[in-house]
Amino acid sequence: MDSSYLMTDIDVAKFVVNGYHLLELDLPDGLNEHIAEQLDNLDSNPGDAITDVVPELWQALDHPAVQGVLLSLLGEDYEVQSHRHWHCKQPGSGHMNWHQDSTNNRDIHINRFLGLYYPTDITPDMGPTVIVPGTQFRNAPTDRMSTYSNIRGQVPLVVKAGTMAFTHYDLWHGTAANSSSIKRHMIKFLFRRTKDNAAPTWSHDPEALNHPTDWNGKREDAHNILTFGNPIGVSQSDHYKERTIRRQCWNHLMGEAT
Ligand SMILES: O=C(O)CCC(=O)C(=O)O
Repeated sequence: MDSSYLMTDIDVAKFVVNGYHLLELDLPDGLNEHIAEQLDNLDSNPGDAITDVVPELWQALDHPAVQGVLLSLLGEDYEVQSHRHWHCKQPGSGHMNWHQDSTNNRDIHINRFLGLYYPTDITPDMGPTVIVPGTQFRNAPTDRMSTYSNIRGQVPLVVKAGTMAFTHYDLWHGTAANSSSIKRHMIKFLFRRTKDNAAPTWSHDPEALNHPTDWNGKREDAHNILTFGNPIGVSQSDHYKERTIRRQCWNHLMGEAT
């Protein structure tokens, strides 16, 4: 693995805090278009077999930048799970309510997460996936969460063709309505850790956390991101609780037994 594809301390700290990481993959010319065209012409959803029906998807999964993120966050023996799903959002379809995909348990381990691959540019009217940064450590019953509406700080994944969005498995998300005349495609992949880390597996600087705290919150380093990051401006009380969970999460990634 070319170490330039590994995440940095800042990338990892941001993933821990924000719950997502975006990559624009430089795939071979025409590949995204070819994948999108095949998806456009499917008349039923092959479920987990989507990679058999559209084998070119492996070129996105096997991209070294994707492998770099998986190795960085899940360790050397990570697994690309067999579950995957084609999410085709039809023209004229409505929004999808907020929900979490995992077990909503404020997990301090990053043991599984999603990769969302978009083969076309996604415009705001095409029903983008919408995520709420930093919500991966918050629990809300799904039936209650689904009544929430316009959450402050939400981020529509209005992305370029060939984007892989890695999202924490507990991140709150939904979709906007598709008011365009275009089918919106997204393929969801699931990745898993098989072994706890004994040491960091990203491009780690042992001095990363050894910086004085910047109380002005201006300097961007892992320590300050973990300490002050507050992507949707939650209350002080919630922020303090999340800060503790983040540190535990970072420590687990660093190889500390929990
Ligand atoms: O289609 C999307 O953008 C999101 C799908 C989704 O939220 C889900 O499957 O959990």
